[in-house]
Amino acid sequence: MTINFKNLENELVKNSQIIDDFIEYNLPKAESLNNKLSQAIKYSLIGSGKKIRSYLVIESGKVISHLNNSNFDEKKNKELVVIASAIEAIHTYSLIHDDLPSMDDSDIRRGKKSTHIKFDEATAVLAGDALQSWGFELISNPKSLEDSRKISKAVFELSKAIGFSGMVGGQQGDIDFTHKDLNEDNIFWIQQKKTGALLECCVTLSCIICDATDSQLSKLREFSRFLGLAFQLKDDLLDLQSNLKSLGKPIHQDKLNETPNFVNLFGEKKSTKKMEYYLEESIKSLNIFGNHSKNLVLLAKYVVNRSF
Ligand code: GRG
Repeated sequence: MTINFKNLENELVKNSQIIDDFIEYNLPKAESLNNKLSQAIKYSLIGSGKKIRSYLVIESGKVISHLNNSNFDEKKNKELVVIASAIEAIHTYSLIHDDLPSMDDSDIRRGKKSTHIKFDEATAVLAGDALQSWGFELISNPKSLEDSRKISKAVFELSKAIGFSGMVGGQQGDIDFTHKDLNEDNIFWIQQKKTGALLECCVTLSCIICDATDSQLSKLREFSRFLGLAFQLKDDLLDLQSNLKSLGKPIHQDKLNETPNFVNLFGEKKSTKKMEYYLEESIKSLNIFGNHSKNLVLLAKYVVNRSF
């Protein structure tokens, strides 16, 4: 059965607009000597990318609030937009650094020149650094999030997710991977950290802001872990099946670079089956939320059906 994703796609466009507007308004203004840095940050962050992580933050918050009969009011919405924008800034930092010659050495990202190609390598490194710290600046600003206990928990969870034991650690594993390491456990380890940890953090931070119960937190985290695996598998399959124009980045890179992924280990057919399995498991994790989670179910289906 074909699923109609038109409504979700419209919602994702609306969400991107909200996040872009927030970012545009709140980014620190350029001064005379850091104007180039400001240009590089805006170029990389605003107006491109699917902004799936920010949608996940805001939609998870809505699910929890509606389920617990607590108001999803303007204040809560604003707090989640802050968290969502911080996560998009940090995600963009990771992509800018991932494209650098010393890492993936990729000239194209999001359908345009990578940041180090458009500007230069030093500016790309610094733009990534500044985006990371701006993400923390947003979340820890007591003017945006009033509850200091929630701020401290959110900063703690985000630091764990993107640092040594999370995204950065996973990236190091990816870089140091060699062909002899090609087995399911290693791939699982790398992908859960490199891609999965930040996705999981999206729902964790939402649960902190919206006062989720422990079981709600645990189920949303389970959902995001399966979603992350399905997401990564789709990314790897697109590398094989898509084209530069639709994908906005070079294709057939994973085989060439012997990237540690399921497609290189199991091939296309088995990887597709695995992706479908993870999709089903992600949807099962949402059972306790009933109809409240229908947009998250649709998001999960969209992730494995997307063409870019
Ligand atoms: C450099 C510290 C550091 C980490 C890099 C995220 C990452 C870790 C590397 C990116 C490599 C990669 C292509 C991973 C596949 C999954 C992924 C994160 C894809 C990009 O996310 P999308 O599709 O991108 O949500 P957009 O452009 O839509 O935001």
